[in-house]
Amino acid sequence: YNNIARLTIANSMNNHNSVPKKAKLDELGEFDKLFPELLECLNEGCSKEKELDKVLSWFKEVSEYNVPHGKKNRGLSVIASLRCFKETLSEEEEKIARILGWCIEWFQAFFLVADDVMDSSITRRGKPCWYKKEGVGLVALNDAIYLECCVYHILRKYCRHKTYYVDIVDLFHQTCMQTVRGQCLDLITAPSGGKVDFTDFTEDRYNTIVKWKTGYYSFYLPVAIAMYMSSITDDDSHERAQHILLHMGRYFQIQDDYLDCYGDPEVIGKIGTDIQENKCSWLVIQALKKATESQREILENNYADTDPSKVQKVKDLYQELKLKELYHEFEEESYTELLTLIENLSGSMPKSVFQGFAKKIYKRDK
Ligand code: GPP
Ligand code: MG
Ligand code: MG
Ligand code: MG
Repeated sequence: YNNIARLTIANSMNNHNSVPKKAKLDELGEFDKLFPELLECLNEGCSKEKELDKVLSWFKEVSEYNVPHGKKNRGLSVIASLRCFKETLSEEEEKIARILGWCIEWFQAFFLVADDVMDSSITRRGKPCWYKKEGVGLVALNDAIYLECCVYHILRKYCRHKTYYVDIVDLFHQTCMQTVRGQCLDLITAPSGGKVDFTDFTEDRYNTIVKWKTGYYSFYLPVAIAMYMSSITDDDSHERAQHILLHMGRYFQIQDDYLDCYGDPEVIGKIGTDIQENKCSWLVIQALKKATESQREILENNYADTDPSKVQKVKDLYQELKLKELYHEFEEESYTELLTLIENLSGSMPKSVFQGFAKKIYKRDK
């Protein structure tokens, strides 16, 4: 992605040398170009039934609203990883890699539509959460299931005859199981009803939640798809990749938790709800580790409440405990640790796969 950014900058600043006049669309442009075709293919199989027209236009809007407006890091990672594994890609391989990237974007939309209901969130990607839209409400549950169905519909249409089809279908199924397990632990560690009990808010619990709810689908999945496309199917390579990528996933979710409290909603496109929702967030774990008896009491009396003055008290305590500073220290240390892990664990895989991914998320602000 950095190369693309450089190409784009070079392109806009330098019209005369080095960059060919008709430069190829950057990777994001190529990726985005495929969306309409995929949207179209989702209607296949029922276009002759007049009574279903309403369904088709409803679902079209579900996909348009929820799928193509994110950072697309996960989706773009498939082709970026594949380029590291294979020296040359045919146009067909490029197209399939992008389509599989889009499958992750649909998969992610399925999770996010459902997650926003469960987290009582208000906005996502700078717009109201889908379930918050007039006329949607709990229909969003069916829409989330639909978004998941899209993954398998697209996969079937474009990859049914590929040798890696079963591996990738199986991978999506496994990844879904992993993610719902993590989501379950996230939710039951954060019971609603106002009772605050921090006994389960441990570093171990935190690590387990984030590994399962975020790590597998956000980090291992895109790289694993590229591995299967490159016929890398041995357990050793997959275990190595998974180990590195789950470490990255933890780092990423800690950033997400930090941004929930300190990110600019204009930039991150969502309004944080972790304090109100009683979430076992990285910030509260650190606060509990540092807090004195009386500070812990402040947390117990103010966490998990939508009252803005109580939320503010929690944020004031975070400031008193210097959690922002602690986070920035963590960010530095963890990045170095990640690079070491990549050095030591990549085995026969190109380190660039992991390094590229790490660079993309380091010090992100959205
Ligand atoms: C992110 O947690 C986790 C997910 C989006 C996985 C959801 C899984 C399901 C099976 C529905 P988060 O709530 O911190 O994300 P965000 O901050 O983006 O709401
Ligand atoms: Mg959540
Ligand atoms: Mg959420
Ligand atoms: Mg979050």
